Amino acid sequence: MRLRLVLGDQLTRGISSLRDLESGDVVLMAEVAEEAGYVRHHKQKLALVFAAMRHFAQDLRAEGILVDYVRLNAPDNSQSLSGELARAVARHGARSVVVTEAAEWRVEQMMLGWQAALGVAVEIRADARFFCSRAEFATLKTARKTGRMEYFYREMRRRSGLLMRQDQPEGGQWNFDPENRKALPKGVRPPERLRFAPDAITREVMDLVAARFGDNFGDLESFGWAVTRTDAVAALADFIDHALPQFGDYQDAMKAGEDFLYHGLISPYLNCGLLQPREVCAAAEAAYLRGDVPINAAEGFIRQVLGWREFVRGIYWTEMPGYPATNHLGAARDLPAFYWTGQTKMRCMAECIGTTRRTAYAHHIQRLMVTGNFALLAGVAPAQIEDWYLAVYADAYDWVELPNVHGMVCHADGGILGSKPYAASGAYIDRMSDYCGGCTYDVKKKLGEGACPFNYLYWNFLIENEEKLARNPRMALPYRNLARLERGPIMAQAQAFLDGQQAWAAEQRRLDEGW
Ligand code: FAD
Ligand code: DLZ
Ligand code: SF4
Repeated sequence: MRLRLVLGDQLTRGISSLRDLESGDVVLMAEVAEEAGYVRHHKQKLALVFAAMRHFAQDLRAEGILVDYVRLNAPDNSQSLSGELARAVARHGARSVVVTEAAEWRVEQMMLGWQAALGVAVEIRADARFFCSRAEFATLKTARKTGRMEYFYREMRRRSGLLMRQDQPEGGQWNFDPENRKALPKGVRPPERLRFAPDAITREVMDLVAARFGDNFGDLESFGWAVTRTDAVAALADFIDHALPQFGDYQDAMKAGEDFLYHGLISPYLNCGLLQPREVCAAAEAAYLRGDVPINAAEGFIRQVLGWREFVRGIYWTEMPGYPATNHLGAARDLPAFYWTGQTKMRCMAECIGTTRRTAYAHHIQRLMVTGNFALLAGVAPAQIEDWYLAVYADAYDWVELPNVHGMVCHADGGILGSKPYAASGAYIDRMSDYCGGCTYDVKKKLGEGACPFNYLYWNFLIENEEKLARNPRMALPYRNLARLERGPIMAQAQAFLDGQQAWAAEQRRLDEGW
């Protein structure tokens, strides 16, 4: 018999490791502390992965497939993937192991050692769920060589045929992003979104998570994610019918108390395997062709999945393992403690961290332009802010989190992922949200008592990184504006603010480490 190993982010019936199953083959799935603990995941992420794994195993069994499922609390659980695989090979007398390639470098390193360690053949199959394979990306001129997503995306549009009329893009242009930057007008209420009440299996998992990971970040009781393929498909349909039509217009908008706006809420499902990138793009394209959604919505959404998601994966695999060690801007400050508590007078930060705590979710602009922007401006050490993002989101996996945070947010890769840092003052947040209205700070005030910290931290960021950034043509305008300002007071106020945060961060570290 062959042992088929399925990991917690490979919950797809068509996954390559389950191809050509023969009678007598056994599927191994294992909940292990090593995967649950490489970072202190949000409680909802743990509940999602374990509940989805258990439901997936149940569905396989319903098909008559033999599944050997090791629960986290099983008495002999070795608590590592390698350990559980070795035990299962012995238990079943397996002559070989079949597995689909790992999504991330850390687990791939493990996999590459399995054949020698186990003494049986280990076949590692490509993961065919992506539009662009790792090997293909490495050879694409439009990908790594230009370092820009747009040309890669156009090539993927041509190859996939998505939103194409012969060889021309639907709607006459490739990218409708300039139309997708509207703030949410007063009085517009986003639709209620489909959430899912936990069933008995999920409840049992939630009890396990509460008992073993009760101190991890995040609320658990509000859990409403889909944990089965059927429910994930229903969530996708709900998005396409009720939110996609406005997705484009309000893609960058933020509003206090509105956790989801018009976003897809599908990344946790795409990343653990319950949904496939091809089907979500096809569903958006079909809605456009039916005339149910405008082109700026369909194109904007498909670009995220076909363009950005594939592009960051390609960058991850071409740059690993050296990628996380780069630190182009030399950022070295500690992560402020309020990232974990949400206790800050900056309303934008409190709102985005609050959403994150409640739902294990925040949308792209909240991640990039609020919590990410603050970390960039404050010069937080990339590794510390990366750990935060990897921990707090239900969709967080190293292969997608790392390029987004290390490259897009921190500019730590020196421009591989974006030609300039996404640094912005309070004015951007004010334009795209209603946060500033209810904030203790004054977004219009640049300096002095009550001034919005994003304002002086923005100018201070330009000053601190002048040597690295001033020659970048895309930064010419901000540096021209800086030349008109008096630097001393900006630097003094920024320093005082950051020193205050550092003291808190140090105190928090002492508490965490039990000093
Ligand atoms: P929508 O806004 O509806 O977009 C549709 C889909 O497009 C998403 O589900 C996602 O699969 C894809 N997508 C959009 N933008 C990106 C992107 N930049 N990179 C990769 N895929 C993208 N996404 C993750 O899946 N996991 C992460 O750990 C993650 N970390 C991030 C960290 C930072 C600092 C930033 C700025 C972005 C991060 N993203 C991450 C990308 C993006 O924020 C999320 O994919 C998105 O918010 C998920 O919500 P949604 O399904 O409602 O997305
Ligand atoms: C994310 C995760 C968690 C929390 N737990 C498990 C687990 O117990 N068993 C498992 O097989 N997979 C888990 N996963 C997903 C893995 O971390 C994921 O397969 C790797 O990130 C892939 O590189
Ligand atoms: Fe955030 Fe500044 Fe607006 Fe307050 S005033 S919500 S700190 S951008």
